[in-house]
Amino acid sequence: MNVLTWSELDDTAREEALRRGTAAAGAEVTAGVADILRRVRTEGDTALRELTARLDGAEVETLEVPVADRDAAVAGLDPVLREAITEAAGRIRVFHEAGMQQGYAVETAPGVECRRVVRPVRRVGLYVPAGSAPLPSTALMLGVPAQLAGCPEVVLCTPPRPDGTADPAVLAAAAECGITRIFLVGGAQAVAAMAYGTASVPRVDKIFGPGNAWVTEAKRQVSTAEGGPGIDMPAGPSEVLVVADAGADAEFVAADLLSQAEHGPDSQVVLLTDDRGLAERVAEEVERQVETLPRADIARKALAASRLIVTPDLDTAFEVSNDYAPEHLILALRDAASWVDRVDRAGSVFLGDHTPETLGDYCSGTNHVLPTAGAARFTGGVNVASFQVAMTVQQATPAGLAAVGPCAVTLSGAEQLHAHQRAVTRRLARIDAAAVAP
Ligand code: HSO
Ligand code: ZN
Repeated sequence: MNVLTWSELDDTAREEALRRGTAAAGAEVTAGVADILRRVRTEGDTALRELTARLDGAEVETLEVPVADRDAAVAGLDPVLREAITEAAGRIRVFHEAGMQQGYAVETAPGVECRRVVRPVRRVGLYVPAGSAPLPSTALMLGVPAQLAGCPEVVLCTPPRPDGTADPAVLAAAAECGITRIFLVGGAQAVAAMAYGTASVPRVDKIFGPGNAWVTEAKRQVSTAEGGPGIDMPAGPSEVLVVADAGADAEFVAADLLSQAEHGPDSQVVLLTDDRGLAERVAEEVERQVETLPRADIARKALAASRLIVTPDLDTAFEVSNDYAPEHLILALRDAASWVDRVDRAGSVFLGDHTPETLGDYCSGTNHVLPTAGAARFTGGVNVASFQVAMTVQQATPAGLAAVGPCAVTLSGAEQLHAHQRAVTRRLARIDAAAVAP
Protein backbone atom coordinates (compact mmCIF):
# COMPACT_ATOMS: atom_id res chain seq x y z
CA MET A 1 0.00 0.00 0.00
CA ASN A 2 1.30 3.41 -0.97
CA VAL A 3 1.59 6.16 1.59
CA LEU A 4 0.19 9.44 0.24
CA THR A 5 0.84 12.92 1.66
CA TRP A 6 -2.38 14.94 1.77
CA SER A 7 -0.69 18.35 1.59
CA GLU A 8 1.07 17.38 -1.63
CA LEU A 9 -2.12 16.38 -3.43
CA ASP A 10 -4.12 18.84 -5.53
CA ASP A 11 -7.93 18.76 -5.47
CA THR A 12 -8.17 16.21 -8.26
CA ALA A 13 -5.63 13.92 -6.63
CA ARG A 14 -7.46 14.22 -3.29
CA GLU A 15 -10.73 13.27 -4.92
CA GLU A 16 -9.06 10.39 -6.68
CA ALA A 17 -7.44 9.18 -3.42
CA LEU A 18 -10.85 8.90 -1.74
CA ARG A 19 -12.91 7.72 -4.70
CA ARG A 20 -14.89 4.62 -3.86
CA GLY A 21 -15.10 1.71 -6.24
CA THR A 22 -18.36 2.31 -8.02
CA ALA A 23 -21.28 0.83 -6.13
CA ALA A 24 -23.65 1.65 -8.97
CA ALA A 25 -24.52 -1.36 -11.09
CA GLY A 26 -23.27 -1.50 -14.66
CA ALA A 27 -25.61 -1.83 -17.63
CA GLU A 28 -25.19 -5.61 -17.65
CA VAL A 29 -26.30 -5.98 -14.01
CA THR A 30 -29.20 -3.54 -14.49
CA ALA A 31 -30.52 -5.49 -17.49
CA GLY A 32 -29.82 -8.90 -15.89
CA VAL A 33 -31.69 -7.92 -12.73
CA ALA A 34 -34.65 -6.58 -14.73
CA ASP A 35 -34.82 -9.92 -16.51
CA ILE A 36 -34.76 -11.88 -13.24
CA LEU A 37 -37.48 -9.66 -11.75
CA ARG A 38 -39.68 -10.16 -14.80
CA ARG A 39 -39.22 -13.92 -14.72
CA VAL A 40 -40.03 -14.22 -11.02
CA ARG A 41 -43.05 -11.95 -11.40
CA THR A 42 -44.50 -14.01 -14.23
CA GLU A 43 -43.29 -17.55 -13.46
CA GLY A 44 -43.12 -17.46 -9.65
CA ASP A 45 -41.68 -20.54 -7.92
CA THR A 46 -40.73 -22.19 -11.23
CA ALA A 47 -38.41 -19.28 -11.99
CA LEU A 48 -37.02 -19.40 -8.44
CA ARG A 49 -36.13 -23.09 -8.78
CA GLU A 50 -34.55 -22.63 -12.20
CA LEU A 51 -32.53 -19.59 -11.20
CA THR A 52 -31.38 -21.31 -8.00
CA ALA A 53 -30.20 -24.33 -9.99
CA ARG A 54 -28.37 -22.12 -12.50
CA LEU A 55 -26.91 -19.47 -10.20
CA ASP A 56 -26.39 -21.33 -6.90
CA GLY A 57 -25.89 -24.80 -8.39
CA ALA A 58 -28.51 -26.24 -6.01
CA GLU A 59 -31.67 -28.22 -6.72
CA VAL A 60 -34.36 -27.07 -4.31
CA GLU A 61 -37.77 -28.68 -4.60
CA THR A 62 -39.35 -27.24 -1.43
CA LEU A 63 -38.35 -23.61 -1.16
CA GLU A 64 -39.46 -23.17 2.44
CA VAL A 65 -37.42 -24.71 5.26
CA PRO A 66 -39.84 -26.61 7.55
CA VAL A 67 -39.59 -25.42 11.16
CA ALA A 68 -38.78 -29.00 12.21
CA ASP A 69 -35.76 -29.01 9.83
CA ARG A 70 -34.72 -25.65 11.20
CA ASP A 71 -34.85 -26.95 14.74
CA ALA A 72 -33.02 -30.17 13.85
CA ALA A 73 -30.22 -28.18 12.16
CA VAL A 74 -29.95 -25.93 15.20
CA ALA A 75 -29.82 -28.92 17.56
CA GLY A 76 -26.93 -30.37 15.53
CA LEU A 77 -24.91 -27.15 15.60
CA ASP A 78 -21.68 -26.88 17.57
CA PRO A 79 -22.92 -25.81 21.04
CA VAL A 80 -20.17 -23.19 21.34
CA LEU A 81 -21.40 -21.53 18.14
CA ARG A 82 -25.01 -21.86 19.26
CA GLU A 83 -24.20 -20.15 22.53
CA ALA A 84 -22.25 -17.39 20.81
CA ILE A 85 -25.29 -16.68 18.63
CA THR A 86 -27.51 -16.48 21.72
CA GLU A 87 -24.98 -14.33 23.57
CA ALA A 88 -24.64 -11.89 20.64
CA ALA A 89 -28.43 -11.73 20.20
CA GLY A 90 -28.78 -10.82 23.88
CA ARG A 91 -26.52 -7.77 23.60
CA ILE A 92 -28.01 -6.69 20.26
CA ARG A 93 -31.44 -6.90 21.91
CA VAL A 94 -30.39 -4.87 24.97
CA PHE A 95 -28.84 -2.10 22.86
CA HIS A 96 -31.65 -1.87 20.33
CA GLU A 97 -34.40 -2.03 22.93
CA ALA A 98 -32.93 0.87 24.86
CA GLY A 99 -33.15 3.09 21.77
CA MET A 100 -36.73 2.33 20.78
CA GLN A 101 -38.84 5.32 19.87
CA GLN A 102 -41.87 6.10 22.00
CA GLY A 103 -45.16 7.57 20.92
CA TYR A 104 -46.13 10.92 22.44
CA ALA A 105 -49.09 13.26 22.79
CA VAL A 106 -49.15 17.07 23.01
CA GLU A 107 -52.02 19.49 23.50
CA THR A 108 -50.96 22.10 20.94
CA ALA A 109 -53.89 24.39 21.86
CA PRO A 110 -56.62 23.99 24.48
CA GLY A 111 -58.83 21.25 23.04
CA VAL A 112 -56.43 20.20 20.27
CA GLU A 113 -54.54 16.99 20.94
CA CYS A 114 -51.87 15.75 18.51
CA ARG A 115 -50.30 12.32 18.93
CA ARG A 116 -47.63 10.26 17.28
CA VAL A 117 -48.16 6.51 17.46
CA VAL A 118 -45.73 3.84 16.33
CA ARG A 119 -46.80 0.71 14.46
CA PRO A 120 -44.70 -2.21 13.21
CA VAL A 121 -44.31 -2.69 9.47
CA ARG A 122 -46.70 -5.58 8.93
CA ARG A 123 -44.70 -7.77 6.53
CA VAL A 124 -40.90 -7.57 6.39
CA GLY A 125 -38.39 -9.51 4.30
CA LEU A 126 -34.84 -10.10 5.53
CA TYR A 127 -32.10 -11.01 3.09
CA VAL A 128 -29.15 -12.92 4.56
CA PRO A 129 -26.33 -13.31 2.05
CA ALA A 130 -24.16 -16.39 1.76
CA GLY A 131 -22.11 -15.50 -1.33
CA SER A 132 -18.52 -16.00 -0.26
CA ALA A 133 -19.56 -17.01 3.28
CA PRO A 134 -22.90 -17.35 5.09
CA LEU A 135 -23.53 -14.48 7.48
CA PRO A 136 -25.57 -15.60 10.50
CA SER A 137 -24.61 -12.32 12.19
CA THR A 138 -26.65 -10.48 9.55
CA ALA A 139 -29.70 -12.60 10.44
CA LEU A 140 -29.32 -11.34 14.03
CA MET A 141 -28.79 -7.71 12.99
CA LEU A 142 -32.08 -7.78 11.08
CA GLY A 143 -34.07 -10.33 13.06
CA VAL A 144 -33.60 -8.82 16.51
CA PRO A 145 -34.90 -5.32 15.62
CA ALA A 146 -37.75 -6.85 13.59
CA GLN A 147 -38.75 -8.84 16.66
CA LEU A 148 -38.48 -5.82 18.97
CA ALA A 149 -40.62 -3.77 16.58
CA GLY A 150 -43.25 -6.49 16.78
CA CYS A 151 -43.49 -7.12 13.02
CA PRO A 152 -46.21 -9.79 12.70
CA GLU A 153 -44.87 -11.38 9.50
CA VAL A 154 -41.14 -11.88 9.10
CA VAL A 155 -39.75 -13.70 6.07
CA LEU A 156 -36.07 -14.59 5.70
CA CYS A 157 -34.43 -15.54 2.40
CA THR A 158 -30.95 -17.00 2.16
CA PRO A 159 -29.20 -18.84 -0.67
CA PRO A 160 -29.03 -22.64 -0.34
CA ARG A 161 -25.75 -24.50 -0.04
CA PRO A 162 -24.87 -26.78 -3.00
CA ASP A 163 -26.65 -29.68 -1.25
CA GLY A 164 -29.87 -27.67 -1.20
CA THR A 165 -29.92 -26.97 2.55
CA ALA A 166 -29.55 -23.74 4.50
CA ASP A 167 -26.50 -22.89 6.57
CA PRO A 168 -27.32 -24.21 10.09
CA ALA A 169 -25.85 -21.13 11.80
CA VAL A 170 -28.15 -18.87 9.78
CA LEU A 171 -31.04 -21.11 10.85
CA ALA A 172 -29.94 -20.85 14.49
CA ALA A 173 -29.80 -17.06 14.25
CA ALA A 174 -33.29 -17.06 12.68
CA ALA A 175 -34.60 -19.32 15.45
CA GLU A 176 -33.04 -16.99 18.03
CA CYS A 177 -35.20 -14.16 16.65
CA GLY A 178 -38.37 -16.27 16.45
CA ILE A 179 -38.33 -16.40 12.64
CA THR A 180 -40.29 -19.36 11.31
CA ARG A 181 -40.62 -18.53 7.60
CA ILE A 182 -37.26 -19.23 5.97
CA PHE A 183 -36.80 -19.65 2.21
CA LEU A 184 -33.93 -21.15 0.27
CA VAL A 185 -33.50 -18.50 -2.34
CA GLY A 186 -30.80 -15.90 -2.82
CA GLY A 187 -29.67 -13.04 -5.05
CA ALA A 188 -31.93 -10.80 -7.10
CA GLN A 189 -34.47 -13.63 -7.33
CA ALA A 190 -34.94 -13.56 -3.53
CA VAL A 191 -35.61 -9.82 -3.65
CA ALA A 192 -38.07 -10.34 -6.50
CA ALA A 193 -39.86 -13.13 -4.62
CA MET A 194 -40.32 -10.96 -1.52
CA ALA A 195 -41.36 -7.92 -3.60
CA TYR A 196 -44.02 -9.65 -5.71
CA GLY A 197 -44.80 -12.80 -3.73
CA THR A 198 -44.90 -16.28 -5.27
CA ALA A 199 -46.94 -19.37 -4.41
CA SER A 200 -44.31 -20.19 -1.74
CA VAL A 201 -42.77 -16.86 -0.74
CA PRO A 202 -45.05 -14.23 0.79
CA ARG A 203 -44.98 -10.69 -0.52
CA VAL A 204 -43.60 -8.15 1.96
CA ASP A 205 -43.86 -4.40 2.56
CA LYS A 206 -40.17 -3.68 3.20
CA ILE A 207 -36.97 -5.52 2.28
CA PHE A 208 -33.83 -5.38 4.42
CA GLY A 209 -30.28 -6.59 4.18
CA PRO A 210 -26.96 -6.34 2.43
CA GLY A 211 -25.94 -8.18 -0.70
CA ASN A 212 -23.84 -8.07 -3.82
CA ALA A 213 -24.37 -5.71 -6.76
CA TRP A 214 -27.24 -7.88 -8.03
CA VAL A 215 -29.12 -7.84 -4.74
CA THR A 216 -28.57 -4.11 -4.28
CA GLU A 217 -29.74 -3.38 -7.84
CA ALA A 218 -32.79 -5.63 -7.37
CA LYS A 219 -33.72 -3.73 -4.19
CA ARG A 220 -33.35 -0.47 -6.08
CA GLN A 221 -35.51 -1.62 -8.98
CA VAL A 222 -38.36 -3.11 -6.92
CA SER A 223 -38.48 -0.15 -4.55
CA THR A 224 -38.73 2.44 -7.32
CA ALA A 225 -41.53 0.58 -9.13
CA GLU A 226 -45.04 1.89 -8.47
CA GLY A 227 -46.50 0.15 -5.42
CA GLY A 228 -43.17 -1.57 -4.74
CA PRO A 229 -41.85 -2.35 -1.26
CA GLY A 230 -39.67 -0.05 0.79
CA ILE A 231 -36.01 -0.91 1.39
CA ASP A 232 -33.68 -0.26 4.31
CA MET A 233 -30.85 1.42 2.39
CA PRO A 234 -28.47 0.61 -0.42
CA ALA A 235 -25.86 -1.36 1.58
CA GLY A 236 -22.91 -1.39 -0.82
CA PRO A 237 -19.33 -2.63 -0.52
CA SER A 238 -17.91 -2.44 3.02
CA GLU A 239 -15.74 0.46 4.16
CA VAL A 240 -13.58 1.34 7.12
CA LEU A 241 -11.66 4.53 7.78
CA VAL A 242 -9.12 4.63 10.61
CA VAL A 243 -7.85 7.88 12.13
CA ALA A 244 -4.67 7.07 14.03
CA ASP A 245 -2.06 9.06 15.93
CA ALA A 246 1.61 8.38 16.62
CA GLY A 247 0.74 6.27 19.65
CA ALA A 248 -1.47 3.84 17.72
CA ASP A 249 -0.47 0.20 17.50
CA ALA A 250 0.40 -0.61 13.87
CA GLU A 251 -0.38 -4.29 14.36
CA PHE A 252 -3.95 -3.52 15.51
CA VAL A 253 -4.55 -0.87 12.85
CA ALA A 254 -3.40 -3.25 10.09
CA ALA A 255 -5.63 -6.01 11.48
CA ASP A 256 -8.64 -3.66 11.41
CA LEU A 257 -7.94 -2.57 7.85
CA LEU A 258 -7.68 -6.21 6.77
CA SER A 259 -10.90 -7.18 8.54
CA GLN A 260 -12.81 -5.00 6.12
CA ALA A 261 -10.61 -5.75 3.11
CA GLU A 262 -11.43 -9.45 3.40
CA HIS A 263 -15.14 -8.80 2.82
CA GLY A 264 -14.78 -8.37 -0.93
CA PRO A 265 -12.47 -7.14 -3.68
CA ASP A 266 -14.46 -3.90 -3.76
CA SER A 267 -14.21 -3.17 0.01
CA GLN A 268 -12.52 0.13 0.74
CA VAL A 269 -10.10 0.78 3.58
CA VAL A 270 -8.49 4.11 4.39
CA LEU A 271 -5.99 5.20 7.04
CA LEU A 272 -5.57 8.86 7.97
CA THR A 273 -2.74 9.69 10.34
CA ASP A 274 -0.66 12.70 11.29
CA ASP A 275 2.38 10.46 11.82
CA ARG A 276 4.33 9.23 8.79
CA GLY A 277 6.18 6.63 10.83
CA LEU A 278 2.88 5.04 11.87
CA ALA A 279 1.67 5.01 8.24
CA GLU A 280 4.84 3.23 7.17
CA ARG A 281 4.63 0.69 9.98
CA VAL A 282 0.99 -0.03 9.12
CA ALA A 283 1.91 -0.53 5.44
CA GLU A 284 4.52 -3.12 6.48
CA GLU A 285 2.17 -4.81 8.93
CA VAL A 286 -0.60 -5.09 6.35
CA GLU A 287 1.82 -6.85 3.99
CA ARG A 288 2.96 -9.18 6.74
CA GLN A 289 -0.52 -10.04 8.01
CA VAL A 290 -2.25 -10.45 4.64
CA GLU A 291 0.13 -13.33 3.79
CA THR A 292 -1.42 -15.56 6.40
CA LEU A 293 -5.08 -14.84 5.69
CA PRO A 294 -7.17 -17.53 4.00
CA ARG A 295 -8.93 -14.77 2.07
CA ALA A 296 -5.66 -13.04 1.10
CA ASP A 297 -6.61 -12.88 -2.59
CA ILE A 298 -9.80 -10.97 -1.89
CA ALA A 299 -8.08 -8.70 0.65
CA ARG A 300 -5.23 -7.90 -1.75
CA LYS A 301 -7.66 -6.79 -4.44
CA ALA A 302 -9.39 -4.49 -1.96
CA LEU A 303 -6.06 -3.14 -0.72
CA ALA A 304 -5.05 -2.21 -4.25
CA ALA A 305 -7.74 0.50 -4.22
CA SER A 306 -7.20 1.49 -0.59
CA ARG A 307 -5.14 4.34 0.85
CA LEU A 308 -2.78 5.26 3.68
CA ILE A 309 -2.75 9.05 3.91
CA VAL A 310 -0.55 11.32 6.03
CA THR A 311 -2.37 14.53 6.99
CA PRO A 312 -0.62 17.62 8.41
CA ASP A 313 -2.58 17.26 11.66
CA LEU A 314 -5.55 15.46 13.19
CA ASP A 315 -7.85 18.43 12.47
CA THR A 316 -7.35 17.79 8.78
CA ALA A 317 -7.88 14.07 9.29
CA PHE A 318 -11.31 14.74 10.85
CA GLU A 319 -12.23 17.14 8.04
CA VAL A 320 -11.37 14.50 5.45
CA SER A 321 -13.20 11.77 7.37
CA ASN A 322 -16.37 13.85 7.76
CA ASP A 323 -16.36 14.66 4.04
CA TYR A 324 -15.90 10.98 3.21
CA ALA A 325 -18.64 9.83 5.65
CA PRO A 326 -17.37 6.28 6.19
CA GLU A 327 -19.52 3.29 7.06
CA HIS A 328 -17.14 2.44 9.93
CA LEU A 329 -14.79 4.90 11.63
CA ILE A 330 -12.10 3.72 14.03
CA LEU A 331 -10.40 6.35 16.19
CA ALA A 332 -7.05 4.80 17.11
CA LEU A 333 -6.21 7.89 19.15
CA ARG A 334 -5.00 8.63 22.67
CA ASP A 335 -8.01 9.65 24.73
CA ALA A 336 -10.18 8.63 21.78
CA ALA A 337 -13.51 9.47 23.48
CA SER A 338 -12.55 13.13 23.66
CA TRP A 339 -12.50 13.29 19.83
CA VAL A 340 -16.05 11.99 19.22
CA ASP A 341 -17.52 15.51 19.14
CA ARG A 342 -15.47 16.10 16.01
CA VAL A 343 -17.30 13.37 14.11
CA ASP A 344 -20.59 14.22 12.44
CA ARG A 345 -20.75 11.74 9.58
CA ALA A 346 -20.08 8.02 10.07
CA GLY A 347 -22.24 4.90 10.29
CA SER A 348 -20.59 3.43 13.41
CA VAL A 349 -17.63 4.75 15.42
CA PHE A 350 -15.10 2.61 17.35
CA LEU A 351 -12.98 4.24 20.04
CA GLY A 352 -9.47 3.43 21.17
CA ASP A 353 -7.09 0.54 20.77
CA HIS A 354 -9.34 -2.13 22.24
CA THR A 355 -12.47 -1.69 20.16
CA PRO A 356 -11.97 -3.49 16.85
CA GLU A 357 -14.75 -3.09 14.29
CA THR A 358 -15.24 -6.84 14.59
CA LEU A 359 -17.03 -6.26 17.91
CA GLY A 360 -19.68 -4.15 16.20
CA ASP A 361 -19.90 -6.63 13.33
CA TYR A 362 -20.88 -9.40 15.71
CA CYS A 363 -21.63 -8.94 19.33
CA SER A 364 -21.14 -5.63 21.15
CA GLY A 365 -24.79 -4.79 20.53
CA THR A 366 -24.77 -2.19 17.72
CA ASN A 367 -26.04 -2.96 14.22
CA HIS A 368 -23.77 -3.83 11.32
CA VAL A 369 -26.20 -2.95 8.52
CA LEU A 370 -24.88 0.56 7.99
CA PRO A 371 -24.83 3.32 5.37
CA THR A 372 -22.08 2.93 2.77
CA ALA A 373 -20.94 5.04 -0.19
CA GLY A 374 -21.25 8.30 1.77
CA ALA A 375 -24.90 7.71 2.75
CA ALA A 376 -23.86 8.42 6.37
CA ARG A 377 -24.25 12.08 5.31
CA PHE A 378 -28.01 11.63 5.65
CA THR A 379 -28.87 8.34 7.38
CA GLY A 380 -27.86 6.06 10.21
CA GLY A 381 -27.82 2.27 10.28
CA VAL A 382 -30.64 -0.21 10.74
CA ASN A 383 -32.45 0.04 14.09
CA VAL A 384 -35.87 -0.80 15.51
CA ALA A 385 -37.42 2.31 13.92
CA SER A 386 -36.42 0.93 10.51
CA PHE A 387 -39.07 -1.75 11.14
CA GLN A 388 -41.75 0.68 12.26
CA VAL A 389 -43.92 3.39 10.82
CA ALA A 390 -44.95 6.37 12.88
CA MET A 391 -48.33 7.91 12.20
CA THR A 392 -49.92 10.98 13.66
CA VAL A 393 -53.37 11.13 15.24
CA GLN A 394 -55.28 14.27 16.20
CA GLN A 395 -58.57 15.29 17.73
CA ALA A 396 -60.12 18.70 18.31
CA THR A 397 -63.00 19.49 20.61
CA PRO A 398 -65.43 22.26 19.61
CA ALA A 399 -63.38 24.62 21.77
CA GLY A 400 -60.22 23.40 20.06
CA LEU A 401 -61.69 24.01 16.62
CA ALA A 402 -62.75 27.47 17.71
CA ALA A 403 -59.22 28.13 18.94
CA VAL A 404 -57.19 27.04 15.90
CA GLY A 405 -59.81 27.11 13.09
CA PRO A 406 -59.37 30.83 12.29
CA CYS A 407 -55.68 30.22 11.61
CA ALA A 408 -56.60 27.53 9.06
CA VAL A 409 -59.22 29.85 7.55
CA THR A 410 -56.59 32.54 6.95
CA LEU A 411 -53.98 30.16 5.49
CA SER A 412 -56.41 28.24 3.26
CA GLY A 413 -57.76 31.56 2.01
CA ALA A 414 -54.24 32.67 1.14
CA GLU A 415 -53.79 29.46 -0.86
CA GLN A 416 -57.19 29.96 -2.55
CA LEU A 417 -58.28 26.52 -1.39
CA HIS A 418 -61.86 27.34 -0.55
CA ALA A 419 -63.07 23.81 0.06
CA HIS A 420 -60.42 23.54 2.76
CA GLN A 421 -61.57 26.83 4.22
CA ARG A 422 -65.24 25.84 4.23
CA ALA A 423 -64.54 22.55 5.96
CA VAL A 424 -63.64 24.81 8.89
CA THR A 425 -66.10 27.69 8.52
CA ARG A 426 -69.12 25.36 8.15
CA ARG A 427 -68.24 23.81 11.47
CA LEU A 428 -67.42 27.09 13.17
CA ALA A 429 -70.83 28.41 12.13
CA ARG A 430 -72.49 25.61 14.07
CA ILE A 431 -70.45 25.85 17.19
CA ASP A 432 -72.40 27.45 19.92
CA ALA A 433 -70.26 30.39 20.97
CA ALA A 434 -71.47 30.05 24.52
CA ALA A 435 -70.41 26.41 24.66
CA VAL A 436 -66.81 27.23 23.84
CA ALA A 437 -66.44 30.35 25.94
CA PRO A 438 -63.73 29.89 28.52
N1 HSO B 1 -18.61 -5.54 8.29
C1 HSO B 1 -19.82 -5.95 7.63
C2 HSO B 1 -20.68 -6.86 8.43
C3 HSO B 1 -20.13 -8.20 8.76
N2 HSO B 1 -18.89 -8.46 9.12
C4 HSO B 1 -20.80 -9.39 8.81
C5 HSO B 1 -18.78 -9.75 9.41
N3 HSO B 1 -19.92 -10.32 9.20
C6 HSO B 1 -20.65 -4.72 7.28
O1 HSO B 1 -19.92 -3.78 6.64
ZN1 ZN C 1 -17.28 -7.15 8.73
